Amino acid sequence: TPAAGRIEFDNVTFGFPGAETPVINSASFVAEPGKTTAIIGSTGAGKTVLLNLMLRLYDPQQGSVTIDGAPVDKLTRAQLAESISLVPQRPYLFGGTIATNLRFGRTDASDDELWEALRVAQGEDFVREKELGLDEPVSQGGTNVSGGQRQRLSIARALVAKPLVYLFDDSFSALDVATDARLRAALPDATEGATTIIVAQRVSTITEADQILVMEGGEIVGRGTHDELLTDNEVYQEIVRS
Ligand code: M5T
Ligand code: MG
Repeated sequence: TPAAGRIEFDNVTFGFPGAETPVINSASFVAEPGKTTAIIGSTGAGKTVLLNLMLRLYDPQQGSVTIDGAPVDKLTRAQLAESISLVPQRPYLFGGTIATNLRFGRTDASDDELWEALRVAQGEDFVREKELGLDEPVSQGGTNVSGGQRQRLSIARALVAKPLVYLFDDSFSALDVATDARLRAALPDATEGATTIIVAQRVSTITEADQILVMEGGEIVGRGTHDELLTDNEVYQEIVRS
């Protein structure tokens, strides 16, 4: 069968070297292709570490992480990078131009593809306003673009790469509510068929998700749709109220 991007965590436990308590504790879940899996939970709950385990930034002490049945620790970093695009919580831009930054994951992308990704990522307007457009210089670290613009360019970069799996680590919380809504309305078409995993702060960002995982203290303490969790998960109810 062709690669599809199905991610499975089976009883994964991970702790940083020297730390007494694990940061991820017996986590099991499946993120299916064509579906959106959302992860929500308080700061320090382990959301970023969970995403990092998919990219093998570190390996679990227990359990397994697989993509389409293949253990990620059997894949090379290059193979993983081809399958998975991460929009990190603190996006990074390289010295170059807007275009070279957007083509980071796929150098053969056309200008039309870059503009289309920018349209979805709600970054089209500010790039059109730049004198040189796609060829506008970007300084290393992206210090000459605002935090919100950096985030949109980082989202567009992931879209250009057309991976099997998208990981959005808190990529929408810095956007105002209206922009967040426009972006999420455009995202399903742009990521069709892919496995989408969204770490979010705002419940409004994830109400439409096929599956929501609620994390607390490194554990998945709830899972279900928004409506299901509203009915039966106290931690989720607390997040909704706050
Ligand atoms: C989970 C610790 C962190 C926290 C726990 C990335 C990282 C995390 N931690 C380290 O000790 N070293 C590290 O390099 O692990 O952290 P997280 O996964 O970053 O939490 P989060 O993403 O749910 O939080 P936030 O604030 O992004 O919503 O104890 O200290
Ligand atoms: Mg985080």
